[in-house]
Amino acid sequence: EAEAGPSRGAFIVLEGLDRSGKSTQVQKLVEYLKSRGVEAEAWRFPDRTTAMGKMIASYLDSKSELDDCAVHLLFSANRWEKRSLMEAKLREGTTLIVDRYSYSGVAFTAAKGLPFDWCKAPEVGLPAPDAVLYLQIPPEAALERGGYGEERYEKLDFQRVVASKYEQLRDATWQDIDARKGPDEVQAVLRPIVDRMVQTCKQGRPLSRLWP
Ligand code: FDM
Ligand code: MG
Repeated sequence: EAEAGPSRGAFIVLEGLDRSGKSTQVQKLVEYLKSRGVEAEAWRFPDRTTAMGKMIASYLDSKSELDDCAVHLLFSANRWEKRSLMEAKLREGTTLIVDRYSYSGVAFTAAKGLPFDWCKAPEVGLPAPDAVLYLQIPPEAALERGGYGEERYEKLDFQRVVASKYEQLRDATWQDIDARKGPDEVQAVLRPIVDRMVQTCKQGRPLSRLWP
Protein backbone atom coordinates (compact mmCIF):
# COMPACT_ATOMS: atom_id res chain seq x y z
CA GLU A 1 0.00 0.00 0.00
CA ALA A 2 1.34 3.39 -1.02
CA GLU A 3 1.41 6.20 1.55
CA ALA A 4 -1.61 8.51 1.65
CA GLY A 5 -1.33 11.60 -0.55
CA PRO A 6 -3.40 14.80 -0.56
CA SER A 7 -7.18 14.66 -0.36
CA ARG A 8 -8.80 14.53 -3.82
CA GLY A 9 -11.88 13.55 -5.81
CA ALA A 10 -12.44 9.98 -7.00
CA PHE A 11 -12.01 8.92 -10.63
CA ILE A 12 -14.65 6.33 -11.45
CA VAL A 13 -15.17 4.81 -14.90
CA LEU A 14 -18.25 3.00 -16.14
CA GLU A 15 -17.61 0.58 -18.97
CA GLY A 16 -19.77 -1.84 -20.90
CA LEU A 17 -21.29 -2.64 -24.27
CA ASP A 18 -23.57 -0.21 -26.08
CA ARG A 19 -27.03 -0.16 -24.41
CA SER A 20 -25.68 -1.57 -21.14
CA GLY A 21 -27.02 1.52 -19.35
CA LYS A 22 -23.78 3.44 -18.71
CA SER A 23 -25.06 6.92 -19.53
CA THR A 24 -28.16 6.54 -17.34
CA GLN A 25 -26.10 5.25 -14.43
CA VAL A 26 -23.49 8.01 -14.79
CA GLN A 27 -26.20 10.70 -14.65
CA LYS A 28 -27.91 9.07 -11.67
CA LEU A 29 -24.63 8.73 -9.77
CA VAL A 30 -23.72 12.37 -10.28
CA GLU A 31 -27.17 13.52 -9.13
CA TYR A 32 -26.92 11.24 -6.11
CA LEU A 33 -23.45 12.49 -5.14
CA LYS A 34 -24.45 16.14 -5.52
CA SER A 35 -27.56 15.55 -3.38
CA ARG A 36 -25.17 14.27 -0.70
CA GLY A 37 -23.01 17.39 -0.94
CA VAL A 38 -20.21 15.68 -2.90
CA GLU A 39 -18.67 17.79 -5.68
CA ALA A 40 -19.11 15.63 -8.82
CA GLU A 41 -19.16 15.85 -12.62
CA ALA A 42 -20.27 13.53 -15.42
CA TRP A 43 -17.66 13.08 -18.16
CA ARG A 44 -17.66 10.92 -21.26
CA PHE A 45 -15.27 9.63 -23.88
CA PRO A 46 -15.14 10.23 -26.71
CA ASP A 47 -15.54 13.90 -25.81
CA ARG A 48 -17.16 14.97 -29.08
CA THR A 49 -16.90 18.71 -28.35
CA THR A 50 -13.19 19.12 -29.17
CA ALA A 51 -11.65 19.33 -32.66
CA MET A 52 -10.46 15.72 -32.39
CA GLY A 53 -13.82 14.72 -30.91
CA LYS A 54 -15.56 16.12 -33.98
CA MET A 55 -13.40 13.96 -36.25
CA ILE A 56 -14.29 10.94 -34.12
CA ALA A 57 -18.01 11.80 -34.21
CA SER A 58 -17.95 12.09 -38.00
CA TYR A 59 -16.22 8.69 -38.22
CA LEU A 60 -18.72 7.01 -35.87
CA ASP A 61 -21.54 8.49 -37.91
CA SER A 62 -19.93 7.00 -41.08
CA LYS A 63 -19.59 10.50 -42.55
CA SER A 64 -15.86 9.92 -42.92
CA GLU A 65 -13.48 6.98 -43.19
CA LEU A 66 -10.28 6.68 -41.18
CA ASP A 67 -7.56 4.06 -40.97
CA ASP A 68 -8.15 1.72 -37.96
CA CYS A 69 -4.81 2.67 -36.40
CA ALA A 70 -5.30 6.39 -36.99
CA VAL A 71 -8.73 6.45 -35.38
CA HIS A 72 -7.44 4.45 -32.42
CA LEU A 73 -4.80 7.11 -31.83
CA LEU A 74 -7.43 9.85 -32.18
CA PHE A 75 -9.56 8.26 -29.45
CA SER A 76 -6.44 8.07 -27.28
CA ALA A 77 -5.39 11.66 -28.05
CA ASN A 78 -8.93 12.73 -27.12
CA ARG A 79 -8.20 11.40 -23.62
CA TRP A 80 -4.74 13.00 -23.48
CA GLU A 81 -6.15 16.40 -24.43
CA LYS A 82 -8.44 16.21 -21.37
CA ARG A 83 -5.74 14.89 -19.04
CA SER A 84 -4.63 18.11 -17.36
CA LEU A 85 -8.21 19.30 -16.77
CA MET A 86 -9.04 15.88 -15.38
CA GLU A 87 -6.10 15.94 -12.99
CA ALA A 88 -6.91 19.50 -11.91
CA LYS A 89 -10.54 18.58 -11.16
CA LEU A 90 -9.48 15.56 -9.11
CA ARG A 91 -6.91 17.64 -7.19
CA GLU A 92 -9.48 20.30 -6.32
CA GLY A 93 -11.70 17.55 -4.86
CA THR A 94 -14.20 16.97 -7.68
CA THR A 95 -15.24 13.37 -8.22
CA LEU A 96 -15.43 12.40 -11.91
CA ILE A 97 -17.90 9.75 -13.06
CA VAL A 98 -16.75 8.88 -16.56
CA ASP A 99 -18.72 7.13 -19.30
CA ARG A 100 -16.04 5.00 -21.12
CA TYR A 101 -12.25 5.39 -21.00
CA SER A 102 -9.13 3.56 -22.19
CA TYR A 103 -10.82 0.18 -21.66
CA SER A 104 -13.28 1.02 -24.47
CA GLY A 105 -10.33 2.25 -26.48
CA VAL A 106 -8.55 -1.11 -26.25
CA ALA A 107 -11.62 -3.37 -26.43
CA PHE A 108 -13.11 -1.76 -29.55
CA THR A 109 -9.88 -1.56 -31.54
CA ALA A 110 -8.70 -5.03 -30.46
CA ALA A 111 -12.10 -6.31 -31.65
CA LYS A 112 -11.03 -5.21 -35.15
CA GLY A 113 -8.06 -7.57 -34.87
CA LEU A 114 -5.28 -5.19 -33.84
CA PRO A 115 -2.81 -6.55 -31.25
CA PHE A 116 -3.71 -5.95 -27.62
CA ASP A 117 -0.33 -4.51 -26.66
CA TRP A 118 -0.36 -2.09 -29.57
CA CYS A 119 -3.82 -0.93 -28.48
CA LYS A 120 -2.70 -0.38 -24.90
CA ALA A 121 0.53 1.49 -25.68
CA PRO A 122 -0.84 5.01 -26.31
CA GLU A 123 -2.83 4.84 -23.06
CA VAL A 124 0.26 4.28 -20.91
CA GLY A 125 0.72 7.17 -18.48
CA LEU A 126 -2.86 8.43 -18.47
CA PRO A 127 -4.44 8.77 -15.01
CA ALA A 128 -5.75 5.34 -13.95
CA PRO A 129 -9.31 5.17 -12.61
CA ASP A 130 -9.78 4.30 -8.94
CA ALA A 131 -12.56 1.94 -9.97
CA VAL A 132 -13.79 0.47 -13.25
CA LEU A 133 -17.43 -0.59 -12.94
CA TYR A 134 -18.22 -2.93 -15.81
CA LEU A 135 -21.94 -3.05 -16.59
CA GLN A 136 -22.19 -6.64 -17.71
CA ILE A 137 -24.99 -7.63 -20.07
CA PRO A 138 -25.22 -10.30 -22.79
CA PRO A 139 -24.99 -8.60 -26.22
CA GLU A 140 -28.35 -10.15 -27.20
CA ALA A 141 -30.03 -8.62 -24.14
CA ALA A 142 -28.48 -5.22 -24.94
CA LEU A 143 -29.84 -5.45 -28.49
CA GLU A 144 -33.35 -6.18 -27.18
CA ARG A 145 -33.33 -2.89 -25.27
CA GLY A 146 -34.89 -0.99 -28.14
CA GLY A 147 -32.07 -1.98 -30.48
CA TYR A 148 -28.85 -0.24 -31.34
CA GLY A 149 -28.65 3.05 -33.18
CA GLU A 150 -27.11 3.51 -36.58
CA GLU A 151 -23.55 4.17 -35.43
CA ARG A 152 -20.52 2.23 -36.49
CA TYR A 153 -19.87 -0.68 -34.03
CA GLU A 154 -23.56 -1.00 -33.06
CA LYS A 155 -23.83 -4.50 -34.54
CA LEU A 156 -24.46 -7.71 -32.62
CA ASP A 157 -21.52 -9.70 -34.01
CA PHE A 158 -19.06 -6.90 -33.33
CA GLN A 159 -20.42 -6.32 -29.80
CA ARG A 160 -19.83 -10.04 -29.07
CA VAL A 161 -16.15 -9.68 -29.97
CA VAL A 162 -15.90 -6.44 -27.95
CA ALA A 163 -17.31 -8.31 -24.91
CA SER A 164 -14.59 -10.96 -25.22
CA LYS A 165 -11.90 -8.25 -25.40
CA TYR A 166 -13.27 -6.46 -22.32
CA GLU A 167 -12.91 -9.79 -20.45
CA GLN A 168 -9.16 -9.65 -21.03
CA LEU A 169 -8.84 -6.17 -19.51
CA ARG A 170 -9.87 -7.05 -15.94
CA ASP A 171 -7.46 -5.62 -13.37
CA ALA A 172 -7.50 -4.94 -9.63
CA THR A 173 -9.76 -1.87 -9.98
CA TRP A 174 -12.33 -3.76 -12.09
CA GLN A 175 -15.73 -4.87 -10.74
CA ASP A 176 -18.44 -6.69 -12.69
CA ILE A 177 -21.92 -5.26 -12.17
CA ASP A 178 -24.97 -7.25 -13.28
CA ALA A 179 -26.62 -4.77 -15.66
CA ARG A 180 -29.57 -6.94 -16.71
CA LYS A 181 -31.63 -5.54 -13.82
CA GLY A 182 -33.65 -2.32 -13.92
CA PRO A 183 -31.92 1.08 -13.65
CA ASP A 184 -32.84 1.63 -9.99
CA GLU A 185 -31.58 -1.80 -8.96
CA VAL A 186 -28.29 -1.26 -10.77
CA GLN A 187 -27.99 2.19 -9.19
CA ALA A 188 -28.50 0.66 -5.74
CA VAL A 189 -25.54 -1.66 -6.36
CA LEU A 190 -23.30 1.15 -7.60
CA ARG A 191 -23.93 3.74 -4.87
CA PRO A 192 -22.18 2.04 -1.93
CA ILE A 193 -19.17 1.20 -4.13
CA VAL A 194 -18.89 4.82 -5.23
CA ASP A 195 -19.50 6.17 -1.70
CA ARG A 196 -16.62 4.06 -0.37
CA MET A 197 -14.24 5.15 -3.13
CA VAL A 198 -15.11 8.84 -2.62
CA GLN A 199 -14.15 8.43 1.06
CA THR A 200 -10.95 6.55 0.23
CA CYS A 201 -9.84 9.26 -2.20
CA LYS A 202 -10.77 12.02 0.24
CA GLN A 203 -8.35 10.34 2.62
CA GLY A 204 -5.60 10.56 0.02
CA ARG A 205 -5.60 7.43 -2.13
CA PRO A 206 -2.69 8.12 -4.52
CA LEU A 207 -3.67 8.55 -8.17
CA SER A 208 -1.95 5.92 -10.28
CA ARG A 209 -1.18 5.68 -13.99
CA LEU A 210 -2.26 3.25 -16.68
CA TRP A 211 -1.73 0.39 -16.69
CA PRO A 212 -1.50 -0.35 -12.97
N1 FDM B 1 -15.10 3.91 -28.59
C1 FDM B 1 -15.09 4.69 -27.50
C2 FDM B 1 -13.90 3.49 -29.17
O1 FDM B 1 -13.90 2.78 -30.17
N2 FDM B 1 -12.71 3.87 -28.60
C3 FDM B 1 -12.66 4.65 -27.48
O2 FDM B 1 -11.57 4.98 -26.98
C4 FDM B 1 -13.90 5.08 -26.90
C5 FDM B 1 -13.89 5.95 -25.68
O3 FDM B 1 -16.99 4.78 -29.65
F1 FDM B 1 -19.01 2.38 -29.98
C6 FDM B 1 -16.36 3.57 -29.25
C7 FDM B 1 -17.38 2.88 -28.39
C8 FDM B 1 -18.69 3.29 -29.01
C9 FDM B 1 -18.41 4.60 -29.69
O4 FDM B 1 -19.23 5.75 -27.75
C10 FDM B 1 -19.11 5.81 -29.13
P1 FDM B 1 -20.62 6.21 -27.05
O5 FDM B 1 -20.40 5.92 -25.60
O6 FDM B 1 -21.70 5.34 -27.66
O7 FDM B 1 -20.78 7.67 -27.36
MG1 MG C 1 -23.07 4.28 -28.57
